[in-house]
Amino acid sequence: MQIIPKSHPRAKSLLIREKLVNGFDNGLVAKEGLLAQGRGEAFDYLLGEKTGKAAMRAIKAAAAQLLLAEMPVISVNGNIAALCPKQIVKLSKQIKGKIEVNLFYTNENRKQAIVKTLKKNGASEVLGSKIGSSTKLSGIDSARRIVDKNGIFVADVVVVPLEDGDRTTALRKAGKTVITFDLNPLSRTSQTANITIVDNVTRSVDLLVEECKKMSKNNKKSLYKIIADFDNKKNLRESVNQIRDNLTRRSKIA
Ligand code: PTJ
Repeated sequence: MQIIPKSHPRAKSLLIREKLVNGFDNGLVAKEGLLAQGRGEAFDYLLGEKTGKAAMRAIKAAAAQLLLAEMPVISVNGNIAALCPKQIVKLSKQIKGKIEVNLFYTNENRKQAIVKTLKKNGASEVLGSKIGSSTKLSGIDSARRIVDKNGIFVADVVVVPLEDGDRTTALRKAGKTVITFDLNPLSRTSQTANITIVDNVTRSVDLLVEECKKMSKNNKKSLYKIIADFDNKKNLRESVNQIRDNLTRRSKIA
């Protein structure tokens, strides 16, 4: 592990990168996951590396949706297991949701390593790896189609951080509400999900846990209103404008 001095101007970003590299060395992250991180870093840079207003609005809508869900499931891939396993377990406990491992680049050893990491971070049960409990999601050809009969398959709300567009479409077609974290507001996942949190998952998952905690006292009517007032397409346009405004500002001082 590299020592990143706290005084380094880009220490936070470098520490996140280091988590991914460690995750790769420990068998959690796919090689391609390192590339996905690079793409995310570039978008984060353009967004100003902070949780903007649009992201905060999406976090509130996501919290309302998760609190109203009957059976929420959080899907975990290699990058998420490396970046924020503890926070994901916290979120699952806060919303009384299940956790399921679902990989794009499927690999049994990696799956087991991810399950072990989640359990080490407090998860009592992790779906997606038990023999005999899998089934197929239709409308998708990648390994992501293999889902747990007692998890994603029967969920009403699915959280899919750092996802690919195909499964989001398949989940929507299966009648599920999809919440994603994606730093690229233009990605197919971002554009297809019901609620897209355009932010670094390492920042916003804690904020989502906090919002769920705060809103847990709200009545159902007020939660439904938050969702009804939320417009994902409009919100995504705001994130694109956040990038545009940052670039405009920088173009004046560069
Ligand atoms: O572990 P596996 O096999 O399931 O594979 C996981 C990856 C992430 C490799 C796989 O899902 C993949 O290839 O994803 P994509 O298609 O590269 O999409 C990842 C999206 O997440 C991109 O739009 C990135 O900008 C975004 N992203 C990357 N890092 C972060 C992020 N979004 C939020 N927070 C991040 N830290």
